[in-house]
Amino acid sequence: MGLIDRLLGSREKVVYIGVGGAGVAAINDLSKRRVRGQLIAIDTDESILEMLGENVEVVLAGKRTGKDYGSNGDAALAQSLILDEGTKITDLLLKNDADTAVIISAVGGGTGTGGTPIVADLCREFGKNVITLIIAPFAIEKARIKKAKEGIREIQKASDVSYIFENDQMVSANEAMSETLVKANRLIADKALKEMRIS
Ligand SMILES: Nc1nc2c(ncn2[C@@H]2O[C@H](COP(=O)(O)OP(=O)(O)OP(=O)(O)O)[C@@H](O)[C@H]2O)c(=O)[nH]1
Ligand SMILES: [Mg+2]
Repeated sequence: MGLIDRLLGSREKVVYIGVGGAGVAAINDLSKRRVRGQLIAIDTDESILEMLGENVEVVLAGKRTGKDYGSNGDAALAQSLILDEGTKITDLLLKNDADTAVIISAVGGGTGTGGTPIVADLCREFGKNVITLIIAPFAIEKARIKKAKEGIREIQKASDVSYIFENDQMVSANEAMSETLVKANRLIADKALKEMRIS
């Protein structure tokens, strides 16, 4: 057994799950680091899942229809697409006896908002502690704010612990948006790992 395994051996087992575009981006970040634990990415958008490495288990909910990807902001549609893949998700959860699920997603779009409460409920039914890392949209995304607030409430109901990351607070002046998102995704992935170190 290597030093890292000896140091970390007593830790709980964990499954990290990303739901929707932003959540899957954080899982992608985790997948490139030395992470102990199962990595699962769930999205209604095949193009997002295609970027992932082989150490991530993917669940595509729904089919690609022409040019349309994802749920297009429709949380109710995303919810039903993800429910349809419930067996696939439970099969993945059964591959591992993790005590804790760390679920990462953004609210305000469709998939993270509609899908995260379902995924959290499934994890709880498996007896896991559920920690959710919720990304709140930028204030300029006005049309998404109400849906985001409702989403946060639903996700919190299904969580043992949850943390909210405000996208607005992760922006630095004179920075391109793409750079902001990469940094935000790293910060959230760091929190996912740190959470397991202190528990
Ligand atoms: N921190 C961070 N926020 C993101 C990222 N991508 C999108 N967001 C934010 O998250 C919100 C939801 O976007 P997504 O996660 O892409 O949405 P989704 O859950 O995939 O929903 P649909 O695509 O509508 O099905 C957006 O309104 C942005 O505020 C990302 O890579 N990092
Ligand atoms: Mg999406």
